[in-house]
Amino acid sequence: MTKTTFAKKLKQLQQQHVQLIRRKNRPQKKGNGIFDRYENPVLTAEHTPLTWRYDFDHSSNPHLMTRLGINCVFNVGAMEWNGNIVLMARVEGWDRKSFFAVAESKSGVDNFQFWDYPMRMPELEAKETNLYDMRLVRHEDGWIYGLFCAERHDDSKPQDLSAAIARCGVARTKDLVKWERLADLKTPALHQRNCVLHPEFVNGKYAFYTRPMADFAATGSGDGIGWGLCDDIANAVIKKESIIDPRFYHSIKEGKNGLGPVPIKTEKGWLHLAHGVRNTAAGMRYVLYVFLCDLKDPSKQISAPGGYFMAPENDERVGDVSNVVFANGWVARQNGDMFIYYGSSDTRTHVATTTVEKLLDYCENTPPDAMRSKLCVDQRCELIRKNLPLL
Ligand code: BGC
Ligand code: BMA
Repeated sequence: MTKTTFAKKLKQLQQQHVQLIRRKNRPQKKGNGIFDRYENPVLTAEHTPLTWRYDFDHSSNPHLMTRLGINCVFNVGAMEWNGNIVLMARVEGWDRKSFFAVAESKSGVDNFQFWDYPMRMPELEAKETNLYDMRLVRHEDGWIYGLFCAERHDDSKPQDLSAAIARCGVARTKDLVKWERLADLKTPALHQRNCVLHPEFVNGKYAFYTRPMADFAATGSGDGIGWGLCDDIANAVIKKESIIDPRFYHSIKEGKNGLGPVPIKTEKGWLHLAHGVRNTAAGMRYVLYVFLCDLKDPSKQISAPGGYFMAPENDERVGDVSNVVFANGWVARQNGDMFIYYGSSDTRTHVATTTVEKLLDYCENTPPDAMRSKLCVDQRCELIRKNLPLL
């Protein structure tokens, strides 16, 4: 490619990129009354800066090739930051390694722009192969914490290339740029993924939501979402975990479940978003569900609406790991507006909006899972009986 063509093509790429970042996003017309989905994803591989992917130097890249491709951007942590919303994205390269990067937007539904550099998380040891799914937590101790999955090969099974250990990595920062890496969370379980730090002290201690599992990923190898307290955040050890949200047979969380983002404090309780997994002939299906916990005792569930809150739909169903919605970030603005960020099929990131008021209504007035077909029909007939005279 001549220098002139190179310059022209590069300019084109840059223009297309700016158009993509500036594209307006609108709520989809058809809603379910609980939340609104949006027309476009908020982050995709194409949203990452061109400087991360291309070599702009004509002498070293005469064909203007992609040098370090990005495969997908999904499962983001989220928080408010100087009035804007920042997402801590899981960015995955063509080499299958994930890393973290911040993207920022004023509106929270469009114009997300990545900061110049991805985050450089200090390593605990060189064996750490993959880092992903960060929960951002503004703790009352004054730090911003990042909890994430730190995955490495399980060297006790040298013949098995897929044998892996999942641990909960812990790091903290004041500016989202410089991170202090703390020791991994220690619990009695071999594997920990989907851990979240409660944003307030509980009885003067740090409180963790955990997800103990005996196997790296197999459904049925853990009992549900756990809870435990610890004294020292720099060397967090939980000696005893209690299960506060168990899995159960023939439900959306039969196979496994795990907490999503940091809970949101409301006048009625702590609002939670979590994922539930069931195994099917077509592989695992991931959906999201919501529940509410007691303000005084955050380990106590006070309402658990039955069924899923959100399931993958249309294009969301297709991607690297199809039939998955997963969320580890949401934001509640001071005025009650809520932004729920969710990854679809381990490929891209979407937003859904609602309000704290709507989610509390959803929690209080959605009947719980009745557990059996017969009782589910009773539940529905009760609704119909109430509705028919109103027609
Ligand atoms: C992947 C995760 C996935 C986990 C369990 C990891 O290797 O990176 O996305 O959740 O395996 O299947
Ligand atoms: C899980 C998560 C996510 C992912 C999901 C589906 O275990 O930790 O990273 O979205 O699997 O692959």
